Amino acid sequence: MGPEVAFAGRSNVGKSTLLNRLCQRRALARTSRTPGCTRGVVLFQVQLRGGDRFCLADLPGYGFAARSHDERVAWKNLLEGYLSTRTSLAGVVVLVDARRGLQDEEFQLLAYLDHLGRRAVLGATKLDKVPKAQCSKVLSHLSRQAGVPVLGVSGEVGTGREDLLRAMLGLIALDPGLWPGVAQPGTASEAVGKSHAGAAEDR
Ligand SMILES: Nc1nc2c(ncn2[C@@H]2O[C@H](COP(=O)(O)OP(=O)(O)OP(=O)(O)O)[C@@H](O)[C@H]2O)c(=O)[nH]1
Ligand SMILES: [Mg+2]
Repeated sequence: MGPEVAFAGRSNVGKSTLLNRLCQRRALARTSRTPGCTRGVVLFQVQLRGGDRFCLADLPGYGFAARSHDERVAWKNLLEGYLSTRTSLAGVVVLVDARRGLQDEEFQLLAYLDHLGRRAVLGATKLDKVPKAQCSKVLSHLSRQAGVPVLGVSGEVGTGREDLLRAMLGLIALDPGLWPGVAQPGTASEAVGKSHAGAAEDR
């Protein structure tokens, strides 16, 4: 399956939309206005022009209040299990809504990834919703908050796609010039192993 880059972030932040934009496919990953659309770890296999393969993992979002306590615990276990044990995971793209900024959950996620020794890139999504004149101010504020560089992106209109691709391929040490390749859905059991296969599906 090759090395993997995962997309993590709050429910509805635009993970699946961005993943479709990166792969230039409209409906590879399922998206929805309703938070909680992606319910498990959903894998997509990408083949670069030179033949190298890697995977993109679309993770379910956190902070979805309408979920029951049991569902939130199951989510936490799934995510922590995935992030801490997935040997092919080369890095994580943490997404935050550019208008919302980093909150407790994002700080916790970044600290957890740091604790695990996982490499992370921070993406500020829905940048198209931020007035143009305010974009650089918003991004530098986010960068100060996070203590790491932030890439402004929009899955809706494609802003920042090239920069994000470069950063992602940097995580797995592949040449960005080989993108785009061919993206296709992987299978749930390949994604998270048999113990999690029941949860690994898109709604
Ligand atoms: N304006 C704007 N809307 C966006 C952008 N990205 C996503 N959206 C919208 O935000 C909603 C949620 O997008 P998803 O991609 O399904 O979000 P997600 O993070 O995968 O959500 P979960 O699977 O629930 O965790 C959809 O209505 C998208 O059309 C963006 O860059 N700009
Ligand atoms: Mg999703």
